[in-house]
Amino acid sequence: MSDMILRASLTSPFGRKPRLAAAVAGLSDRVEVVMADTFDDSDSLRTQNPLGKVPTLVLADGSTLYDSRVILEYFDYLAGGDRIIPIEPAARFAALKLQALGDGILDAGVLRRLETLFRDETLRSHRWLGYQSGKMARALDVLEAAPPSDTDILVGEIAVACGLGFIDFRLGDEWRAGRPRLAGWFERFGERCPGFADTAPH
Ligand SMILES: N[C@@H](CCC(=O)N[C@@H](CS)C(=O)NCC(=O)O)C(=O)O
Repeated sequence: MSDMILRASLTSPFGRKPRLAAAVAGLSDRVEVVMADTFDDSDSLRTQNPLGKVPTLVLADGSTLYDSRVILEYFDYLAGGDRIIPIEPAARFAALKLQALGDGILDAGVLRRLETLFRDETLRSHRWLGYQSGKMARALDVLEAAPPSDTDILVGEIAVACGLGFIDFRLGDEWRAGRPRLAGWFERFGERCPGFADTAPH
C-alpha cells in the first residue's frame, strides 16, 4: 500500500527522476503519483512546496520533501542505503556530480523551453537561448567523452537519462549527431532501467 504521495506531472523531467528512482529502489508500491498543475493557484502543491515546483513528496505524516535530489536521497535511505547513492566516497561523489550534470542539462533545457513558451518570437532573446544551449552542448560533449555506466543505475544515470529524454520530448535537438557513444548508452539505459517506458513523458 502506498504511504507517500509524489506530486509530479506526466511531462516533468525533474518529476521523472523520483518516479524512476522509486522503480529502481523497489519503492514504486509505496509511492502514489498525484498530478500537479504548477500554474494553478489553487493546487495544493503551493502549500506543500512554497516554490510551487514538482517533484514534491508528501510523507505519511503530512510533511513534505523537495526537491528531486532530496527525494532521491530519501528513497535511497528508505531502500536501506547504498542503492542509488553509493556509500563509498569516490563512487558517491562521482554519482552526485553526474546527477548535478544531468540536472544542469535539465535546468538549461527548462529555461530554453520557458523562453519559447512564455515569450512571443519578437521578445525572445536568442542570446539567452544560445547561452543555455552552450551549457547543454558542453555537458553532452563531456558525457560523450565519458558515458555513464552501462551496469549501474544510480542518481547520476537517472538524472542524465531524464535530461536526454527531456531534450527529445520538448526541444527536439539533434543531440545524437556526433555523439554515438552517448546515444548508444541512452538506448541501452532505456532497455534496462525499470520504469523507463512507463515514465516516458507524454
Ligand atoms: N531543482 C528542482 C527543479 C524542479 C523544477 O524546475 N521543476 C519544474 C518542472 S520540470 C517546475 O516545477 N516548474 C514550475 C515552476 O518553476 O513554477 C528539482 O530538482 O526538483
